[in-house]
Amino acid sequence: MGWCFLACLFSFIFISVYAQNGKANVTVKGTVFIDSKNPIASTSSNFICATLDWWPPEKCDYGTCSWANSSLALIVFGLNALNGKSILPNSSAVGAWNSSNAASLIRYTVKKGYNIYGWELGNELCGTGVGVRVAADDYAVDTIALNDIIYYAYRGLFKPLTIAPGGFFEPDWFGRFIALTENTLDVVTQHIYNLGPGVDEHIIEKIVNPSYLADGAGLFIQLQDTLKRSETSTTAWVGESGGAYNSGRNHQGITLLLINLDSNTTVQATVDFNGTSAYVHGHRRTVVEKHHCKEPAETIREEYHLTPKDGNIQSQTVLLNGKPLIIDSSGAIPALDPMTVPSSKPITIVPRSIVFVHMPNVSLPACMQVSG
Ligand SMILES: *[C@@H]1O[C@H](CO)[C@@H](O)[C@H](O)[C@H]1NC(C)=O
Ligand SMILES: *[C@@H]1O[C@H](CO)[C@@H](O)[C@H](O)[C@H]1NC(C)=O
Ligand SMILES: *[C@@H]1O[C@H](CO)[C@@H](O)[C@H](O)[C@H]1NC(C)=O
Ligand SMILES: *[C@@H]1O[C@H](CO)[C@@H](O)[C@H](O)[C@H]1NC(C)=O
Ligand SMILES: *[C@@H]1O[C@H](CO)[C@@H](O)[C@H](O)[C@H]1NC(C)=O
Ligand SMILES: *[C@@H]1O[C@H](CO)[C@@H](O)[C@H](O)[C@H]1NC(C)=O
Ligand SMILES: CC(=O)N[C@H]1CO[C@H](CO)[C@@H](O)[C@@H]1O
Repeated sequence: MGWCFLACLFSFIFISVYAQNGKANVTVKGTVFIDSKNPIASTSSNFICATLDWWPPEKCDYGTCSWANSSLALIVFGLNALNGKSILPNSSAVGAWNSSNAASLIRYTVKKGYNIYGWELGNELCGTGVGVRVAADDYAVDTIALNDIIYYAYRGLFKPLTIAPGGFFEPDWFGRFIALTENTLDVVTQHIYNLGPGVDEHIIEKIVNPSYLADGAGLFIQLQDTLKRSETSTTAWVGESGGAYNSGRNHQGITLLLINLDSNTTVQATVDFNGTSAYVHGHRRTVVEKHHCKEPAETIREEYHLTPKDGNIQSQTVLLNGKPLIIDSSGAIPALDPMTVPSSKPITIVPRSIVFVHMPNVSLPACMQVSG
């Protein structure tokens, strides 16, 4: 659903290079290859860019209980899916969901004219569950009941999305749930915390190990495949995650995200595309039809280099192009200015850094088509 222009992910090849034995600060050359014709995902125009869990003030982890006040433009409200159910000694929740409380809340928000973007049923109760679990068949019945409540409460108005189950992916559970909620469930939500708990002593080794990020993508692909097989109109979201994800804005051109996890290697990357690419020079559009082509030398690109302060990856301060991203004494957010680099130069990705590269003058077929 929606248009591809908002954010467009295209497949590209990861540069996998390692520092040679014992040598610090090695520089290697690499190529970021973009398949310019085939998008691998698109983001709909209703893109939620921030989520906020709302916990009671007593909810504290590792000595911190910092749930600050906030307001958001698009609100997805999570409903208690266990209301009315009994919890067996083996942690299975059984019995009918008592929806009367949820229904009152939904009707109240309609009456007040509060804008709710979606109603999500439950949190981390799917599969083996976190603490308590609900069987897929029961969850489907409850989700259909919720959808009916929403449908009747918003009759004649814009219907918010029906969202569930907000938990960790298990193929059998999700497969059954998606099949049983066909034409009812708008969004199936998955939580991805493939790095494990933040208190893990090995968290840093995990973060800098690319295979952990690849595992996270694998889980989302499995869910996408489950949806494709079922031919349902339900779409998949990552409802919560502790991994690393990129996103985009309705900018001209394309944006690349490059992450260097190595502590001793600087990568000098060149960007290469195949197929047909259009380079926009001011108002003139040049279409280049070549099998392999580089961006014309005269264009510029914008780079945002994020590095940790003092090279300490546990630092609380991030530098943008060398300047600390901290609010000033009056509480103002610093300017997020890119550095401008001629396109003919390679992209320099220093050790343990994250680089966003915006190429305003490149347009790729993969990012122009409307996706279904
Ligand atoms: C790598 O180079 C930077 C400057 O480019 C220097 O500050 C740092 O100490 C070097 N690191 C090692 C391990 O030699
Ligand atoms: C948070 O909300 C409470 C209650 O609405 C209010 O008293 C408090 O001042 C707020 N704090 C901040 C930092 O906005
Ligand atoms: C939990 O216990 C109930 C009642 O004994 C049983 O029907 C159910 O299958 C059990 N669930 C799991 C997941 O073991
Ligand atoms: C559902 O909960 C409400 C209170 O929230 C209660 O009045 C009602 O009796 C419950 N319904 C059932 C079927 O248990
Ligand atoms: C571009 O490269 C990808 C990956 O190698 C390939 O699958 C695709 O067919 C290529 N497209 C064109 C138009 O050459
Ligand atoms: C590239 O795009 C930028 C921003 O849209 C524009 O200011 C500039 O004139 C374009 N042309 C070149 C050659 O960089
Ligand atoms: C293989 C290698 O050279 N490793 C070094 C990378 O840099 C750190 C310091 O940043 C050294 O401690 C490693 O020995």
